[in-house]
Amino acid sequence: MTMHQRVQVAIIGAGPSGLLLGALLDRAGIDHVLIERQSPEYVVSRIRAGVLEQGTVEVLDQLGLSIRLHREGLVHHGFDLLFQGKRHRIDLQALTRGKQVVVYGQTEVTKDLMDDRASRGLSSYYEVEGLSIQGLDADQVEINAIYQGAPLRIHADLVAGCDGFHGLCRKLIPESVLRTYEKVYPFGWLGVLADVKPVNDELIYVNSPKGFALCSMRSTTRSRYYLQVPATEDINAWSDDRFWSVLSDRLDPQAAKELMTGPSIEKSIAPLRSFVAEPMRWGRLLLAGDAAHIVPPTGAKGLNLAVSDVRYLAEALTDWFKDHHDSHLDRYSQRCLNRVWRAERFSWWFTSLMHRFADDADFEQKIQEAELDYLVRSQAASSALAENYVGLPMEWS
Ligand code: RFL
Ligand code: PHB
Repeated sequence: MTMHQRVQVAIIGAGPSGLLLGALLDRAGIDHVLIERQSPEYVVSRIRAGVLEQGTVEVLDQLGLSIRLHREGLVHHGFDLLFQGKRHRIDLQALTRGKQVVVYGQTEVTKDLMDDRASRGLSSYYEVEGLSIQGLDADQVEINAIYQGAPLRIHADLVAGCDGFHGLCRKLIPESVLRTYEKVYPFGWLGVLADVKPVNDELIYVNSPKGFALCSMRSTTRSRYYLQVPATEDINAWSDDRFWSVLSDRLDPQAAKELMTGPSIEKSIAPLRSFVAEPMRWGRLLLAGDAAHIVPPTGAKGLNLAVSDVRYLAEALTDWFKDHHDSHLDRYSQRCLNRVWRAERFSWWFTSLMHRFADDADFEQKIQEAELDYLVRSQAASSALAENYVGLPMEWS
C-alpha cells in the first residue's frame, strides 16, 4: 500500500542544511518532511567541519539549540600561520573588534539538530530509496520513493534541495537554465581523528616545503589533523605511523616535539574543489548548502555557508507562504549567491596561499612567500584575513 503525505515543504537531505532548515520551518509554523537516503547513524558519524562562525552560533542560539555547543565547544580568539619554519599568530579578536569562532564538530551540530527533531516529533524518512521528483515547473510537486520496502508518495508546494554535492536535486534543473563554475585542485586532504591532546590550544595552518598541513581539534583530548596529499593518493598507503611522521616533518621544531600521537579513530581523503551552481532556484525547487556550492575546506566556510543559505531560505519561504509572490524565491537565490561568491573567493585565495602546487615555477613560489610575509606584517592584510575567517556579516547579502 502506498503511504501518502501532503506538506508545504519537502526537504531532501538530512545533512546540516536540511536539518537546520527543518528546525527553522518548524518554528515558523511551516509544515514539512525530511527525506534522507542514508541511516541516521551514518549521517551522524560523518567526520567533517569543525569551525563555526559567530553568525552560525547565533542562528543556533535563536533556535535554543546551543546549550551543549556553549558547554562543550571551544572558543578560539585566533590561530597560527606557520611558514618558513616560524609561527605567526592571527589575533582574530583584536583584528575584528571582538569576534571569534567556536570549534564544535559538525557531528555534534548534526546530533543536536536530530535530537531536537525527535523531541518535537517532526516527520523524517531515513534510508529512502529510488527517489524521484516530478512537477517542479508545475502547480504541485509529487515525490515518489521506497521507504521500508513500501511506496511513499509526498505532495508538496516547494522542495528544498539540501542533498549535498552528489545529490539528485541540482541535476533536475534543465541544462539550459543551470550555469556551473568549477575548479578542481590537484591535491586532496588526508584527515586523521585521534584521541590525543591537540598540539596547540589554537589551530595551526601550515605552509611547508613538503605541502600544507592543518592542526585542528574537536576537544581538549581529541585532535583532528590534515595533510595535503596528491589528488590520486591511495588511503591504504597511509599507516598511522606514516601519517604522524609526515605531519611531524611539516611542523616547526617545537610543535614536532610536542605532537602527541596515537591510533587513528577515522582516516579519510577529501578531494578539494571550488564549485558554484546558478541560479539556486528553479520553479518550485530551491537549492541550499553543498547541493549548490562547494568550497575547499581551507577557509572553514562550507558548513557556515550552508547555515546562511538556510537562514535566507527560511525567510523566503515564510514570505512566500504569506503571499505566494515568486520574487521572494528569486531574491533568495541572489542573496545567497552574493555571499557564496565572497566565500568562494576567500577559500580559493587561502587555499592558493597555503598549498604547494606541483606545477608552480620558482616565480609563483616566490610570490607566495612574499604574500605570506606581507600578510603577517601588514595589519590591513591580517585584518582582511581575519574578517573573512570569522565570517562576513549575513546582513551584507
Ligand atoms: P551534506 O552534509 O553533504 O548533506 C547532504 C545530505 O543529503 C543526502 N542525500 C540524499 N538524500 C535523499 N535522497 C538523495 N538522492 C540524496 N542524495 C544525498 C546525503 O546522504 C546527506 O546526508 O550537505 P549540507 O547539509 O549542505 O552540509 C554541508 C557541509 O556538510 C559541508 O559544507 C562541510 O562539511 C564543509 N566543511 C567545513 N565547513 C565549515 O564550515 N567549516 C569547516 O571547518 C569545514 N571543514 C568540511 C571541512 C568538509 C570536509 N570534507 C569532508 C569535504 C573539512 C572537510 C574534510
Ligand atoms: C576541522 O577541524 O575539521 C577543520 C578546521 C579548519 C578548517 C578545516 C577543517 O579550515
